[in-house]
Amino acid sequence: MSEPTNRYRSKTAAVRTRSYLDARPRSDIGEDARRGLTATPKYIPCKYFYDAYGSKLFEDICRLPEYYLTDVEMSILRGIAPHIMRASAHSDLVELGSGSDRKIRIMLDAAGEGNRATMRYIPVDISEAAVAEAARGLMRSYPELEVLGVVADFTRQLDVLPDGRPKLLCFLGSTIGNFGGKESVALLRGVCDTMQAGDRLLVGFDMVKPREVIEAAYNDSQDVTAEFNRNVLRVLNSELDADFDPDSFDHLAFFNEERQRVEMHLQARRDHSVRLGSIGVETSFRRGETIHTESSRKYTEPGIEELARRAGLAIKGWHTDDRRWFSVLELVPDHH
Ligand code: SAH
Ligand code: AVI
Repeated sequence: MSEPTNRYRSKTAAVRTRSYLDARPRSDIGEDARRGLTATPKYIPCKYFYDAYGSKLFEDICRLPEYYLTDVEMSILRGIAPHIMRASAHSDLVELGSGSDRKIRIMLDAAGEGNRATMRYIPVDISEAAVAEAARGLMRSYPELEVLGVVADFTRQLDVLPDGRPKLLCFLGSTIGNFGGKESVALLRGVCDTMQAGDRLLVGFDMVKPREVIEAAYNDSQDVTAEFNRNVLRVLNSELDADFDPDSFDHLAFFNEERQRVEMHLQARRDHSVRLGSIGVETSFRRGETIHTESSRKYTEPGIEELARRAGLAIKGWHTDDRRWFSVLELVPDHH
């Protein structure tokens, strides 16, 4: 276990942020890039969007009028938070892929100061900048709250979560939708395996809806999503000493109805090749060739039920909005 990489202190609160990535910093990126960029068609796992700039761009996306997901999920959370947080004293509130502190504030406000003083909030994110910034903001607003920031990859490092207290896990934003069918089952099953009797899991799912609404959310008029998409190339440049020119790629995003997912791709504008210095890979692009950078699954009710069942989770509560655009589920391990 590595030492805390950062400490932020105020008069009354201490926030610890511990990175579990530094022993093997983004240790998969070289292997992932080699595999993805030598495959046909080419792909890159979407977790590599999120360096400090990528996290900032995602925040900008959440403020776009077209990106309905954030507002709709937050309105659902406001409705259910008082009931969810009633029994939160002395528990760990663990947020996977936490990003900014915007959504968890709804839960913390509902918990009340008395409960907060007995709780720990544990944001888990691959983006150190996101964890640090959220932790600092929360410390200012809730000096009574203990915050333990964890910089880790939740697809392979769930074992670093602390044990011993009742847990409410939150996995919001439909981040689950960024994983394929088998991967999302494996991820939720892994989360389920960390849960004891009495622990609860809250998961946000973006639902299938009219194509125009979905496609506008991923093709915004200010091109923030395009900039976010191209950021994966900047991350490869800095992490792997590569020489991608982000401007040589167009942003593509469309709803693949058959597979019920939005796909984001980067499409080469010209024939060219790129060198990834630190892994000794040279890869060539034909004009029009694509790199698949992200899928974002849109769910149906039966699809969610099947995912929960395959992950070994029972549905305890299902909360949605008037238009049924988004769902927040309360899940518990199914011990039958
Ligand atoms: N929960 C927030 C942020 C969603 S964006 C919200 O609902 O608005 C997805 C977040 O998951 C980002 O902050 C990203 O850095 C993080 N993330 C993506 N893949 C990850 C992984 N494998 N391990 C840990 N965090 C990851
Ligand atoms: C984090 N995740 C759920 C976002 C999504 O909608 O799939 C990431 C994103 N990609 C483009 N815009 C936002």
